[in-house]
Amino acid sequence: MGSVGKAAFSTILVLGAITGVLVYYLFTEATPVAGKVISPFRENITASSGSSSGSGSTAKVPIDESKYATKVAIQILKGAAVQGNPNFDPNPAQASSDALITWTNNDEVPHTATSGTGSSDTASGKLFDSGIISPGDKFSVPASQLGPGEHDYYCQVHPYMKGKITIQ
Ligand SMILES: [Cu+2]
Repeated sequence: MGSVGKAAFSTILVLGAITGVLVYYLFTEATPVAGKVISPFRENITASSGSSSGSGSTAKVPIDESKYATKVAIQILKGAAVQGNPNFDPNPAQASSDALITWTNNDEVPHTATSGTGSSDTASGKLFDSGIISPGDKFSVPASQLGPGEHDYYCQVHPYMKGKITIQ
């Protein structure tokens, strides 16, 4: 190794040491510390956001079930996800205009109750859309929101799951 080689070798060692020290301090600075926030994108979240209402739809206002004297329960049957199996029960369903309609997911996979005949229906989800109803969860909508007449609905996860409900 010549003198140029020795100089280059020791230069590389020194640069490596400097890089190591810099990286150590820069990355230590980026280590999260409780109570210290350096992100410009920080947003304070409130306790109410993201909490589950228990109605099956976290994005919607919880419905006060006690306000409705008449209730219509529609079961999403266990095994409904399998094409050809019975899915919504009763189907078709009947409800008076002052009723509260509640879908309960008795299956082991998520489902939805979405107004319309399918995803290609331009009115899909216009009247109501449960969003994902997790297993054991439920979704309610007042019959008055649907209006009188026969209404189609379906499951967005399994479009072959179709139901009808008639509001008197
Ligand atoms: Cu489904």
